[in-house]
Amino acid sequence: MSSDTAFQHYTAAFAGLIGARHVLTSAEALAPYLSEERGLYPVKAPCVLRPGSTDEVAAVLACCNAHGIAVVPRGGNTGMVGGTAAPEGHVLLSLDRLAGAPQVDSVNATMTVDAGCTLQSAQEAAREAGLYLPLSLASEGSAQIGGVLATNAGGVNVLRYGNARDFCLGIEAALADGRVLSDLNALRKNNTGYDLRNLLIGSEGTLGVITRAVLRLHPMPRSRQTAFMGLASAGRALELYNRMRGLFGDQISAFEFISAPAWAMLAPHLHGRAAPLAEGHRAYVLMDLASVGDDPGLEERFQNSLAAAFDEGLIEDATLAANETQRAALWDLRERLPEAQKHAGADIKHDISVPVSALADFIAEGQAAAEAVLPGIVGAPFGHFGDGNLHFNFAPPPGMNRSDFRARAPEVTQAVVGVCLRHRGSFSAEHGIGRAKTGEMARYKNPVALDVMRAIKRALDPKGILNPGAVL
Ligand code: 2HG
Ligand code: ZN
Repeated sequence: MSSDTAFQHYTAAFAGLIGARHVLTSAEALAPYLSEERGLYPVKAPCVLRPGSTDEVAAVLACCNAHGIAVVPRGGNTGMVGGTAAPEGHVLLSLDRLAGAPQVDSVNATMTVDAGCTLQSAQEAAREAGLYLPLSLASEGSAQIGGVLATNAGGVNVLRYGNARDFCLGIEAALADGRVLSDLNALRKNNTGYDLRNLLIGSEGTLGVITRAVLRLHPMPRSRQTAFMGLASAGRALELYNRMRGLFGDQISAFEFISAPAWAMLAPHLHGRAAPLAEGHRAYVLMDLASVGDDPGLEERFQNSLAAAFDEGLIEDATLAANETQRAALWDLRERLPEAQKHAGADIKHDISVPVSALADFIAEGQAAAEAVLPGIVGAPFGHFGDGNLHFNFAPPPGMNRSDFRARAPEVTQAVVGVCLRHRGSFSAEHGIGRAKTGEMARYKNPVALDVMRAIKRALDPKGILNPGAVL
């Protein structure tokens, strides 16, 4: 949007489509929207549009398409890669008013849910119906279903239940030209042509705007065990994982790794609570087991396995959650890590994955590669060890300020991603591409894959109005 007159013309048109009070233009109304999680990408939208239905989303897109106005769809704004930043002239399309009560079909074990519902409210609706939506992220209180699907979010239970994609049976989405692709399929089997649902999932708002979805639900586990363990190294964590997988297989629903430097960043966030283990360790693992049926023997089997691991030197110490409160307290610590790292300035982030077998080597080599670029840099990896995904984040060497540190990010990232690719890993395992990793996309993604992606983008969004500058 260029001139003031044109801007007024368009806001009046938007007001006609969704109601003037849902077109935000004043500095005060815009303020809560003009930031993004990382604080790295400009959000300068001249207006925020808050449609209240799928049809209104579609009408807004048709209008933007007709006038060549760039639109950035926005869910809970919890993404890590600047995917919901809006450079000058891009309007923000907030889905937060699309938040009707989720509809659960408990016999079909599915839920139809609006894009603007938070992940947490969807989980609660499933629980009230006696079912389980295992998709779980630290930001689930704010992350919205539309954004979770648009970014194919992962979280702590991917190991057993998969990514957001694996939960979604059907979607409804507004396309760039204002048509609605309505495919609220609730079937497990429907083999009818190209999988457009999976094309839109993970497209980060560049191919359409997801407005509603059908999610698959699971039986609520009746028996759970959670342990927090201290270990001598990442190598031991790998051995432990291998051992536990042999013993418990699919009952392992989470196996999270926390390095000592990442753990140290949590200390100021304990707020007087005792640390779960008496001594410090070089590495930590938070592990969950879950059984659908009553499994009275699970606790004993887990205890025995921990005792054996201890005897063999695989773990140095462990605490087993005795009840739901203790379990929640351990998970609360894990979920505070992103915030703790933000406070500690761990601002050069890598969301990589490697084959699980390469994790320990990757951690050592990735740290050495970053050190070679910037001596004294503090590697503080943590993450979803069981599925090979680490948040390989770095804080500055002592005394270095944020802007000097950020200026070194491209070199550090190139070094770390180089190690990751040598291990046949991915430079973006969980958070997507957004605006942060378009450089890596161009450099490392297969050129044929990029060509096909561009062709799909041209077919669905020929004028390039949908989240321009993200992904490709
Ligand atoms: C998590 O696993 C999130 O907690 C955030 O994916 C990761 O802050 C990060 O780097
Ligand atoms: Zn994560």
